[in-house]
Amino acid sequence: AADWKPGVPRTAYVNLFEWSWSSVARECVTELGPKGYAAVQVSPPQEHLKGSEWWVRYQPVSYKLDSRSGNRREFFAMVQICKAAGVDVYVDAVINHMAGGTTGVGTAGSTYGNYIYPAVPYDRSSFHTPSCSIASSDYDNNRSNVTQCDLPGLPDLDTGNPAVQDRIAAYLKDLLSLGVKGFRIDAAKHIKPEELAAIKAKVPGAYFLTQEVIKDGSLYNSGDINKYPEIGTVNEFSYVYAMKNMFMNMYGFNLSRMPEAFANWGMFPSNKATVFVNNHDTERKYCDKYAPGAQCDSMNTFSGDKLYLANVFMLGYPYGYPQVMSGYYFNSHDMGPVGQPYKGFELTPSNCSSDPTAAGKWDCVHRDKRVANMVGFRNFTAASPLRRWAADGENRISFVRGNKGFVAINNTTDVWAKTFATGLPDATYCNVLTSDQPETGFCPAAAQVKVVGGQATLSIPANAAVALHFGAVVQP
Ligand code: LM2
Ligand code: CA
Repeated sequence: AADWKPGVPRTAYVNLFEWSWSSVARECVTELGPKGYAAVQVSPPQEHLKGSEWWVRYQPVSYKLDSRSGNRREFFAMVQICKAAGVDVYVDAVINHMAGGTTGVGTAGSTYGNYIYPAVPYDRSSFHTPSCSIASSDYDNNRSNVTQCDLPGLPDLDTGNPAVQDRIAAYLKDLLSLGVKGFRIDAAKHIKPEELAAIKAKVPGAYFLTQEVIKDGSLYNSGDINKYPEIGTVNEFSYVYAMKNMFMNMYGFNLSRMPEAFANWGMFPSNKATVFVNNHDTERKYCDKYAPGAQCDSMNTFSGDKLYLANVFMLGYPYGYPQVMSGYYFNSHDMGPVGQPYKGFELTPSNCSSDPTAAGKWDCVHRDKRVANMVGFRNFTAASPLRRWAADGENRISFVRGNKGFVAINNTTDVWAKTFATGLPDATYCNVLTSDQPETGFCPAAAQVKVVGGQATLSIPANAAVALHFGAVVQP
């Protein structure tokens, strides 16, 4: 993406999960562009199974761009509008498998069934046969089943077959021709790295690519784990679990132990990692309930302020390429965007809600100051190394970015009052987590922080944080 401001790059992206193309376009103009987001990852745009659940979009019927989020014309308009706003579009590419079930009609009207998808076209020879189902033990010891058998009920494409590779490459090239700038490869772990590399080789150009690779024994044992980072970046799930364990104080972890995760949890090098606090799978998977306080595979909007604190950490700390997750509140695993069974829904700003029990309303996590203004923080401090990591007890940490930024996070239920060495030049800064300075050119007194002799005396409320940077200095 083009620079946000002169000399200031855009360094974070957002997943607007299940948003319509027209709504994403509007958001690029009003929010994502101005706040400095580099890109938006959108839900799978291809024709899919009909149904109200969110996951129908992970069951492709063809590569026609006609989905619940809108049609090809709307998709193209979105890409152009976002580009003009400085925001790239990344597509969630579902290329490991096709829609399950015997026969049916997709969202673009294409028929399919019994391993035949005429609108692509694919036929039985396009799939791994005879079909088999991935067993849970395969994840530990059978890499070939993981890549060549079916995810439950989803016909597995023979991605080693050159004709299949050509169809997939044609889909990705079509998207690039419309101005798309990157891909998330869905279920990449279920495609052999050499096959993915072959597909990529058939899609020339400079584009961003990240791969969904959840780590497991068979990957390590086969050595395949090291081949994915050669193709592109990789979703770092150890990071997701670190965020959950450290911020939610699970299994004896707490914020002071964060450095252990980076040192010992086998994470990919920073320039190979895409990171998030939650994604659309982890936030709704393995939940003990669907209500505030829920324990799921990762944090989510039921985690309350702690979700936002974890986003402050993610965007402030220099590791990986961060993805903010923004979707809708839900009260069950399968629940899709409300009232939108097939396609054509409109987001209006009033749909955004801060009530996590308002199932079906958009959560708009990416608009919260603690998230949106931290994107600006990351952009302004992009070239500034981590310094002065400090823990004050188990759940209070602070760190400095060069001499450009300072972050303090209070993950406790008590006020944290302390004088910090901020590493910043003396000035009055605006705490960007509570105020929009410098965009508005105004910073309320309560958000102003004076740095004198490099030090700032702060009183940070329970479950809150402070972030200061040189792009948000209060003009005298
Ligand atoms: C992914 N990454 O590897 C996606 O991030 C994840 O969201 C997808 O699963 C999965 N892989 C396949 O693309 C989701 C969802 C599943 C759902 C599938 C397919 O988590 O629950 O499976 O999409 O829509 C559903 C049913 C399942 C059924 C299957 C086939 O839940 O019970 O299996 O459809 O009909 C018989
Ligand atoms: Ca496969």
